[in-house]
Amino acid sequence: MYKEDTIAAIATPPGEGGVAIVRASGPDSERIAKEIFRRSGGRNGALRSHTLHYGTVQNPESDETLDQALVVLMRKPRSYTGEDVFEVHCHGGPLVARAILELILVRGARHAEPGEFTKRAFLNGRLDLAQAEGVLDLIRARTRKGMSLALDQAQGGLSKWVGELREELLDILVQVEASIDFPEEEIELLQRNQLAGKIGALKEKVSELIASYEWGRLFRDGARVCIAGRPNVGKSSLLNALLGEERVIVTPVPGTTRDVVEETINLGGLPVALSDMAGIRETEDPVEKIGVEFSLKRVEAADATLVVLDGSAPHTAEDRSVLEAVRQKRTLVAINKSDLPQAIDSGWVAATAGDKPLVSVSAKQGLGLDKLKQQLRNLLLNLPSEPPLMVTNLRHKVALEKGERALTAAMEAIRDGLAPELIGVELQEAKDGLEEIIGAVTNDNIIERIFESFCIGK
Ligand SMILES: Nc1nc2c(ncn2[C@@H]2O[C@H](COP(=O)(O)OP(=O)(O)OP(=O)(O)O)[C@@H](O)[C@H]2O)c(=O)[nH]1
Ligand SMILES: [Mg+2]
Repeated sequence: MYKEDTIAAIATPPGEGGVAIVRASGPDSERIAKEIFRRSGGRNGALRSHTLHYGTVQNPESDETLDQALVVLMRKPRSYTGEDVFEVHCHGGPLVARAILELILVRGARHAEPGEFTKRAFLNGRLDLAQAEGVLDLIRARTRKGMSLALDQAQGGLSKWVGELREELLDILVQVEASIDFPEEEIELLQRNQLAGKIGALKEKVSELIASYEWGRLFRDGARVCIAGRPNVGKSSLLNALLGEERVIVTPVPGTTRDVVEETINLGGLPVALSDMAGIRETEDPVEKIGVEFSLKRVEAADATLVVLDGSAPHTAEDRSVLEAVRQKRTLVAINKSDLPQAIDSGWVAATAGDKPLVSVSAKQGLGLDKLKQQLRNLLLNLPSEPPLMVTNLRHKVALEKGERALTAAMEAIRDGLAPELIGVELQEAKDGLEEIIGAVTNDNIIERIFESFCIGK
């Protein structure tokens, strides 16, 4: 299925570090390792597998010593790629690792392409596709939660669950196919109802997994929230209060903020990038005008908006237009300056905000911030409780949706009394959807695209 040559690459990032690792995989690994590595104490003979050996890396032609190093050989199949693998752990200077890599390439290896080690692991059945994607996400994780979701996927959590759904589906398929093969045994009404029930239960599980994507995506990539409101209500003060530092300029002059300032806070493992922006109002000032346009665009693209009102002053037409601008968006309304006597008409707020949650805060005195954070988290996650398993990858979600559509069609086919062949076609389609996730059915283009996004050496 792939060219069985030996590939090599530097597996650690460029630059200086304590250690750098040069890695090779393929049939020539052991030969090359022996040619370039001399064990300390003059010991010769075979390198024991899965054992670290200490010695020097030598150019066998010139006898030049390149570095002192630890070398490990992992004979197949017990290696990351499922092939013979060897790694040289050398001193972490960019020149040292490069010189060792060149030596390995001269002795017959080829420079690995991005993700090629992991691709070989997949092609050799060491990992399925969802696990390989989990490895990539683990490398890219930006929060602890994202990291643990990725690790679970790399260890096969999602694959196992998808495998169980696939088994359930196969049971149903067998039943349907039996009545295709033995047409005299038509599917009775009772049996039809039973089948529809089973498919419905399976579809429910697939739908739950799809619903978890919204969570998975937020934990993996983070959420974007805009702080919006008319000038001077305390947007910048609120960002500073949530960050716990004086990050943004705050003044009593309306129109202070013009540029967008984005900072990330951690809401119980959920990374939230908060943008403070120009206050939204009609203005003649050309600089502020651009700021306002920026703000409105940004609100459009955000996952949610945090609208700030000034509780110590009566509402204005500008407050109304801000609330109107976010009507279609997930929004939390913060009524700020709760430390001052309140002058805002709470009836107006309730009527204008509609069903959007409200919270009273004082950015200046740090009151109500915990409640605000809690409400913001609930608003973003929008589900009663954390799903036990989360789909974080759009490709998986799309495949599950294909399965869901096919299962729905299969139920309709049963209800409409269609021939078992037609039910079977839909179930087969659903099976394909599930198998795309783990890579049992897939095309080479998808595989190429997934592994291309890895780094070299992984
Ligand atoms: N008493 C009180 N004053 C506040 C509070 N929050 C903000 N302020 C004051 O309100 C004024 C405006 O605050 P900013 O944070 O600059 O308001 P803003 O919404 O970012 O304003 P622009 O950037 O001009 O749109 C400043 O004088 C703040 O000290 C609060 O909770 N209580
Ligand atoms: Mg401001």
